Amino acid sequence: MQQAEIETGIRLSFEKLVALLARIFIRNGVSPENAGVLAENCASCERDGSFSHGIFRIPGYVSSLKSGWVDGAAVPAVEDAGGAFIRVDARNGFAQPALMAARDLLIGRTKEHGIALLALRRSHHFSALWPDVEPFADEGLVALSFVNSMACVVPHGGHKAIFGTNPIAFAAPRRDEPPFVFDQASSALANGDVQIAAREGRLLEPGMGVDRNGEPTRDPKAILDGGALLPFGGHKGGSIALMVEILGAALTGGYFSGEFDWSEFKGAQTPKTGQLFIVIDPERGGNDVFRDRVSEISALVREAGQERLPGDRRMQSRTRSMAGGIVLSQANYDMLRSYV
Ligand code: NDP
Ligand code: PYC
Repeated sequence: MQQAEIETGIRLSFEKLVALLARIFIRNGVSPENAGVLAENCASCERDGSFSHGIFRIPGYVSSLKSGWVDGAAVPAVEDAGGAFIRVDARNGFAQPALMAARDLLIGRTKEHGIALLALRRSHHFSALWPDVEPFADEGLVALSFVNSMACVVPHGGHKAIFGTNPIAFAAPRRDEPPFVFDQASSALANGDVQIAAREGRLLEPGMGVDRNGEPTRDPKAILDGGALLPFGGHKGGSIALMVEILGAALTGGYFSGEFDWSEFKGAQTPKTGQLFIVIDPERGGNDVFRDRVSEISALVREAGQERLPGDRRMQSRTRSMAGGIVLSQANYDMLRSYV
């Protein structure tokens, strides 16, 4: 957001933004229970400056709901086989309510066994991943999550987009400071950031994507219009994207990123895939210093010259938003009001 927009923008408290977003979701067919979860998730992204997955996504949520592609009122089915592996059929609903339905059970099983897995399938994930893992670290646990999305990334050296932008998020508690959290796509850029660049008429850095002929391009529109993104870091990012397909889809029973067919659902944008969580109780190792050790290594990284650690920018944005309100441009505020 430009400085002028910050000065003239509308400021909403976190609670007010959650309430407005919940109204939008309910108005567009989401059950009140699911709407609360999605609204809090989306407002958290906006609060923390995760702009590619905050209110920018509302038109996509609404058009997907209107198309009938995703069921906003789905009631997830938790399948508890009694061990450390919990499965949830999201029943064509959003991933976040499916996570909420199994969250307490997952934490209970993690404490019981030292580690537990949660496998979501038939779930739509249209947000950032960090809000899914950070709360586990707030409870002293380590969490990893993997989600695949829609085919828009070519394998390394390949010519056909079969991977999604497939992010991984990781969270670990620290001593007397917010948890260490990173959340990153396995593509060179998130699809949302390509859309934002296209909207703003900006060229991308070189090495992000190819056009419909497989030629390197910096034009975001060429990437979106029949082109594709590249994995980050060449073959290494390609292997991570492939791993996310394996963990997020093959292991959960969800669709691969190139496997689902939404062509009959005009306006559909939310990928219907799967998501895996691995949650660990770090104190099961019995050394009682895990938090201190995570803080220690974080400090060593800073001392070694890395000024910014993952999560620092988000925490600064969160602090600003909670103190002064979440700033929306007039255009974005009007956009939200138009959906109520
Ligand atoms: P970024 O590259 O912007 O950031 C990735 C991570 O690196 C973040 O943890 C970020 O911390 C950190 N980071 C960024 N820049 C620096 C830096 N200079 N020094 C140190 N750390 C840094 O994210 P992506 O573009 O890869 O992904 C954006 C979002 O898109 C993610 O939230 C992801 O979950 C989401 N996404 C969702 C998908 C889905 O299917 N639902 C698919 C693909 C992406 P910080 O947050 O503090 O900036
Ligand atoms: O930004 O790549 C992305 C994305 C895909 C699904 C949701 N976000």
